[in-house]
Amino acid sequence: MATQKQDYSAKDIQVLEGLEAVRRRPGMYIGSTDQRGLHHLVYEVVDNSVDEAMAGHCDHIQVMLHQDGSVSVADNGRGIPVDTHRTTGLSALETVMTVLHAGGKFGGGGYKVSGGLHGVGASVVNALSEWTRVEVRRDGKTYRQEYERGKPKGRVAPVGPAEGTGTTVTFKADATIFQDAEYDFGVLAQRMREMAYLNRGLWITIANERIDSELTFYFEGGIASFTRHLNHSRNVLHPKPIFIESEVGGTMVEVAIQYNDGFSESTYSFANCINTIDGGSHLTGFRSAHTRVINEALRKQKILKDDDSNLTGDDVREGLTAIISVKLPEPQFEGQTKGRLGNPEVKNHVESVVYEGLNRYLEEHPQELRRIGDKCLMAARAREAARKARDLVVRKGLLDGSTLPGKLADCSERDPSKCELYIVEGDSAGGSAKQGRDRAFQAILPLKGKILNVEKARADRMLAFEGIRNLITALGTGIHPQVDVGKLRYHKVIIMTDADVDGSHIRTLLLTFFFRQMQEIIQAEHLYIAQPPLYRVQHGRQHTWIYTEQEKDTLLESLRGERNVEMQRYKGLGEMNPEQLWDTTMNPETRTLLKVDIEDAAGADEIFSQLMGEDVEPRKLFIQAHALQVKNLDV
Ligand code: 0RA
Repeated sequence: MATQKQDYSAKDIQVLEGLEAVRRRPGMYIGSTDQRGLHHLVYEVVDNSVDEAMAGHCDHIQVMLHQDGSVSVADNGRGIPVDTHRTTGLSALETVMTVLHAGGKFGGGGYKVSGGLHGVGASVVNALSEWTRVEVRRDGKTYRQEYERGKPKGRVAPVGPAEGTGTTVTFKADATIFQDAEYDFGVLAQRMREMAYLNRGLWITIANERIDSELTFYFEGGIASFTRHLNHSRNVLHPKPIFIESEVGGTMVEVAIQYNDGFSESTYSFANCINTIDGGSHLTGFRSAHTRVINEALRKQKILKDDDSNLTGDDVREGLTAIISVKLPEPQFEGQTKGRLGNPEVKNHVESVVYEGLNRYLEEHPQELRRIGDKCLMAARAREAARKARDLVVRKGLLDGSTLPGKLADCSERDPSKCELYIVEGDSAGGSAKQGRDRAFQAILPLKGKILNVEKARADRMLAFEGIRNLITALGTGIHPQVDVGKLRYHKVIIMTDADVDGSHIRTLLLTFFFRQMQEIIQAEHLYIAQPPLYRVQHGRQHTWIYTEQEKDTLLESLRGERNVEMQRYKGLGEMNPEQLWDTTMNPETRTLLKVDIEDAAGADEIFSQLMGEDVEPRKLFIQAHALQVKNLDV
C-alpha cells in the first residue's frame, strides 16, 4: 500500500478497521474457521448471485473450485455497478467488497438470501481471503479490481471488452485463518442443488477442477421437483406433486405437497432460501391451513362422517412430503440458532394462499382427495391403536423411567451432563462393556439382535419390541411427537457396534430410530458413534491399535523390513477382553467418538428413506456408507 495515496480519509480508516475486526474475530462473522466456515465463504458469494437471480436478472451461476484452492463464482446478472459514488468517492463495487454489510443498500429492495445465520456479505469473504479478484461485465466492458486480505490493490479499472453482463468473484481463503480446512465438493454441491430447487429456472453449475468433475442443477418444477426427489424411493399416492404459488402482502409463497405411503412426515420450510429448521410463522400458517382444508374436503365428500371427529394435524401429516418456501423483503430469523422465521404477518399470508390453493386443487382432483383421505383416515385409526398401546405400556410404567429395564447396567452418577450410555449390540459385547466400563458414569444397554426398522413401522408395532422399549425407557425423553430433551438421562448417548456389515446395519437402524423418533437428541448434539479398532498390530514388544484402513497402510509401511510383525483383525467387540475394550473404545482419555450431526436434514431424510425404505437397490449401495453426516470429534 506504500505506493498508494497516503492521506487516508476517515472513510478509509473505518474500512481498514472493519476488515481488521473481521480478521481478528472471524468466528463472529462466519461462525467458525473450520470446514463449515470455509463453506460459508462460498455460500456468501453465491447468495449475492442468487439475490440477483431472485430479482429476475440472472439465470446462470457457475461455481468453480480451482487447483490452487481458490474458488470462483460467476453469474450473468447485471454486474455490480462500478461507477463512482459522488459523496463517498468510491465505486459501488469497492464499497460492496470492503465495507461491512454494504451489500444490502445496493440491492434496490427485493428479496435477499442474506439475513440468515450469517448473511454478512462479500466484504467479509474479502477480508478473510489471501486475495480476491472481482470482474464485472457491464456496458460492453470488463472491469476489474483486486484485493489482498480485503484491501484494494488499486482502483476499479476497465481491462477489456465484454460480451453480455455479469459478475465473477474469485477468492482464495486465507490459510492462516482456515488452517488446513478443505472444501467438500459433495457438501457444496448439495447446497447448490437446494438453491436450484428453491429458484425454479435457475441453472447452477458446480465444478471441481481438482478431480475434473462438474454437476449442473436446473429444475423446471422448482420445489415440486424437490418433493419428487425426496420421494423418489417411496411409493407416492399421486404422481404429480401439488404446487401452490401466490404473492400476498409482499410475501412470495410457494408450497409443494406430495403424499407417500410411508409413516413419517418430511416437511421442510425455507425463508429466502434459508432452511428454517425450527419452522416459524410460515410453517404454522401452512399446517393450520393444510389440516383445515383436508378436514373440510373430507367432510364435503362424506369420506369423514358427521359423527366422526376431526382428523388431527398428525393424522393428515402421515406420509406427507412438503416444501414451504417464502420470500419476503425483511425476514426476521429468531431463536438461539436463528432457525425460526419470526415475521408474524407471514402466518396469515401462507395460511390464505394454502387454504385457497389446496381447496381448489382438491375440488378439481376428487380421485387424489380420496387417496389422500384414505391414507389420513388409516393414520387416525393406527394412531388410536398406537395411543392405546402406549397408554398400556405407560400404565405398566415401562416407558417413564421410573422402572428402568433390567438389561440396563446403569451408572452411579445422577447428573446427566456427566453420564454416558453405551448402546451395545449383542449380549457378549454387552458383557465385556459392562466389565470394562467406568461404572461411575458409564451405563451399558445391550440390545439383542436386530432392532425393528422403524422406517417401515408405526409406533404401535415399534413399541411391541422390547429392545426399543428398553432404549426409550433408559433415555427417559419419551418419543416423537413428545420428546423432552430436558429429561435425557445421559448427555452422551453412544452407539457401539461391530466394525462389520451387520454392525453397520444395526448402527443404521439405530440412527434411523433416533432420526425419526428422537431427532431432538441429535439436534442437541448428544448422539455419538464409538470407534472400535479394526486391527491390533504386534511389532516386537509393542502393539498398536489401528482404527482405519489408512492407518493400517501407514503403519505397515513404516514397519516394512521389521521382523515379528503380527496383525490381528477385530471383527467384533466381543473379541476384545474388557480391559482392551476400555483402552481402545471407552476410555475418554484415549477414545475417539464421532458426533452425529444433521447439517442437511432434507438430505439425511432422503438417505434414510432410501436406506430403510422399499427401494432395495439403492439401499444395497448405501448400506455401508455413512448415513448422517458424521463429524470427527476428539473427545
Ligand atoms: C446492485 C445493483 C445492481 C447489481 C448488483 C447489485 C449485483 C450484485 C451482485 C453480486 C454478485 N452478482 C451480482 N450482480 C449484481 C445493478 C444496478 C443496475 O444495473 O441498475
